[in-house]
Amino acid sequence: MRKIMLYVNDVPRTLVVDPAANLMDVLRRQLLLTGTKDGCEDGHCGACAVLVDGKYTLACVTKMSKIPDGAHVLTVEGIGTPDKLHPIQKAFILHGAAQCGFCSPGFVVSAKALLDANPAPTRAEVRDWFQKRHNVCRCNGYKPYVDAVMDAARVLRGEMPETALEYKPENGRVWGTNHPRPTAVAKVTGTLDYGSDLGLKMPPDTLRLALVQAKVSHANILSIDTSEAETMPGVHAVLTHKDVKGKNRITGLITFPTNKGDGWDRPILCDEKVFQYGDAIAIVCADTEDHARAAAEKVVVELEELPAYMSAPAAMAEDAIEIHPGTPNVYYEQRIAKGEETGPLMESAGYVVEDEFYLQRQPHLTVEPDVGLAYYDEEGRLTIHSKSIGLYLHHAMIAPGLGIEPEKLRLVQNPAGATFGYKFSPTMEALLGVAAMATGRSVFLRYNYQQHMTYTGKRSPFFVKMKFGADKDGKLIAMESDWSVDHGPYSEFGDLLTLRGAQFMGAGYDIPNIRGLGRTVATNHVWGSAFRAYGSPQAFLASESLMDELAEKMGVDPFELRYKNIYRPGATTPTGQAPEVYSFEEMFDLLRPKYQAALQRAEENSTDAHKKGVGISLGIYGCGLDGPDGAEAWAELTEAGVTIYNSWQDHGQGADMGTLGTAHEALLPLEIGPEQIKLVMNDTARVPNSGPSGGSRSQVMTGNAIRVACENLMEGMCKPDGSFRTYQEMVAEGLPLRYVGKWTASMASNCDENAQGAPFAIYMYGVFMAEVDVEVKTGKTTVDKFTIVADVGKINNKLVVDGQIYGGIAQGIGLALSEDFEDIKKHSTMLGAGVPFARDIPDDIEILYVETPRQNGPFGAAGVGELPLTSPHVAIVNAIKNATGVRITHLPARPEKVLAGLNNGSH
Ligand code: MCN
Ligand code: FES
Repeated sequence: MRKIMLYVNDVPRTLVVDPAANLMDVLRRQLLLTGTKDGCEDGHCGACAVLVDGKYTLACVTKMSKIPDGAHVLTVEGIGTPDKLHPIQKAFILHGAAQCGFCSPGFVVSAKALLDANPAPTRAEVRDWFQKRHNVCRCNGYKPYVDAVMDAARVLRGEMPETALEYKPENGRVWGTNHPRPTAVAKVTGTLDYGSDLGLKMPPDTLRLALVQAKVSHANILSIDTSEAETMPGVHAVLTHKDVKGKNRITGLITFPTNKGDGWDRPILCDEKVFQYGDAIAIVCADTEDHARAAAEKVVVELEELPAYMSAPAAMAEDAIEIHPGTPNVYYEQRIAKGEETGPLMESAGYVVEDEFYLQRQPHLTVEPDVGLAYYDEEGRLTIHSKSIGLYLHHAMIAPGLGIEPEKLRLVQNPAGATFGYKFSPTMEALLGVAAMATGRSVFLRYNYQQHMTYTGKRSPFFVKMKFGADKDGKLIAMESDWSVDHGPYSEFGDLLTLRGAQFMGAGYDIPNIRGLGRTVATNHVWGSAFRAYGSPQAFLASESLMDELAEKMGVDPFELRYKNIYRPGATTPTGQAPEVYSFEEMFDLLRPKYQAALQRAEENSTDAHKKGVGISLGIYGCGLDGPDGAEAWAELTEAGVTIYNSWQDHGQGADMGTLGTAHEALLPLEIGPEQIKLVMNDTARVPNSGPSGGSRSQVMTGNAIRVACENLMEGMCKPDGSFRTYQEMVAEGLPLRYVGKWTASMASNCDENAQGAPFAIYMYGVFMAEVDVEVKTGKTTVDKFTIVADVGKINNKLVVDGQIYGGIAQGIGLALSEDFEDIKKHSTMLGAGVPFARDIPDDIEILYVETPRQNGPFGAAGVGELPLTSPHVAIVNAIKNATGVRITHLPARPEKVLAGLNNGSH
């Protein structure tokens, strides 16, 4: 141990520390300064940044032995507080930079260090600074941070008044403005407690959990011996499947009757088999995390290893054994049949193109790893806090496995350091439940980054074969498709994902005749979970690449070929649905001059060493779960104003702002300010079921439910003369104060066995344009500029929507060029998995909006969350082809792949 005196945020502190401990743990665990966030703990993400004697320091990799006695440590808490914000924090709020906010304290510290050293940086210098200091943001594409630092610098130099960094309300409206989200102040000051922060602040007798996990991908379990682990220091209990009261399975809630599985395929704690690397076999409950992890190492699991099928083709091989005995590895098939048989049409077509594509197992790469806690609440309910973005959904999925009566189970969402969809699956909820039920104690579990990477779901790879037939003018007449989905070992929503292939391959174009077949395949790679734009990046990689291939074959411009085929009145989607709006023509017309200018730029700036190119793609996604999806929300009149209750779970996208903006707009007749609207969200004991925050559904579904609840409230308040009763009058008259709002997309219908139907009431539309630079010597692609035209209906909050688009495009760039989770060892860190840093994302991202009002959206809104990740990657691969002649069909387009194409003349 070492006695050390530090000036922490200028306050002298004497501490006794383990010299081998890292500074992050001392700040967080000993001083409870939880503004310093624990992200990757590997020096890759910058969430833990602090200044030590003015120097930028990653606290997670700095040992206490290296910190001099008397050092000054500055954390985010010392830079500004909620009532005394630093200009950097004000600028972050004004620019909407904090989405999930988990990275924000690290960026505040980093920006402070930069501006201390260089008060007048250029934009390029700000980007370089963040790049070199490894500050990762997965939500906002970095641009809002750069914009904010430039503004803060102006204020600090005295060139702009500090008041210019404060948001000024616009005409008493919240809807359609840049109103900052309610959680923004807490996010930029580090005062928002995420799961891991809450865990540190739990009562001292809380048990800390560690998992015993499989280190192989497929095996029979012969025995589990916990005896030695039980005798290890600090251990309270070691739990196995025998300690699970219920069915010990998480139900995948099979969506379709033709699924050959029953959905009960995912163990909570493995009993007979290991299905994938990382599967949980036992839980150690101990007094400290270190003790729990040490004891977990001592659990002996005897295994009989089985062949591991790490891709769909491997699991489909004739000699492959069944991963779940009794269920074939290909457990679901989805047909699509629209219009006439395509075979004869292909034969008579003027042009036919076909190709094969592979989209990789994209990792979500949230900065915050998975985390949760559980306890019995004051009413004896098992209460589980997690990053769940589907509280009621997960409730149904885990209750039978745990063996608990539904009314005795309560789920709560913690502030989440983003999920991008991986938390559409339950992850550790059931494990926390098992531990709390078996011990009767409060429990806490946090995955380290390696566990987070290997034992949470990923985007499912698709292997796609596709063929287009067009007439001699380039009008598409037929499409054939075949796709295999590698869904990992667990079936949850695998059938739905396979249907997404049918719904979005070829979407955007009027293709009258389609035939295709997709299949869901169980494999032993990591399980497939939702990921933003779910199924559509895979679908569009095929159809938007093939569209360019068709243009090339015909010798026409790919932009104009698309323009010829886009949805116009009379056209239908691949599922035979008439789109709810026809905005593509306007969107393409808006982009055309920019496209022509970009082509000219590329031609002018290409050299022998650097080839420049331009690529186009379009993207579409539905808002909602298939068919007549719906939501419930409540509005309650209080003395202070109105309280809204809902389960609009927040990944970081802005559920708080979405709720506030929608409710304020609906309540305009009451003439109340946004500060009078209180939000109660995301706790099954307190709020109704608004459905999961997936499928970009919440602004539409929950937004409509909020609107209806507010309308019902105002109707209840309305006097015969049309004026409103006050709260006191309502109470005096004994009138109800709380009103329910329910809304259902009754205009939508589920798809039939031929994938025909009207699955979504509302869609989002986008056209993407990438301008790239390919270095001929290395094959390295850089995106110079990205332009998007987006129609997300009427916009609730401009800051949020801009931020959604920046972040989605950044993830599309990662998907195109660097991200993968294939090699379990190499790809299980942020860096190894190819997370994009600041310089990988262009500073020049241009967003153009076409705000076509949606008849069924609240105040005309559609959704936005997933649109920007539907097909930006295809614009990039199309641009690489345009620049170099090399077509990349298997992502990511890493430099070596592009270089190989350049060298072997595959272009
Ligand atoms: N919005 C708006 N105006 C519109 C449409 C939407 O202001 N016309 C706002 C909404 O109020 C909301 C946000 O945009 O704050 C997204 O709304 P919506 O598209 O309805 O999506 P959800 O709220 O259902 O959020 C889920 C969606 C999905 S499915 C994933 S995955 C996702 C995403 O949003 N994951 C995210 N965005 C994310 N953003 C962050 N930072 N982190 C994630 O994990
Ligand atoms: Fe940066 Fe979420 S706001 S990681």
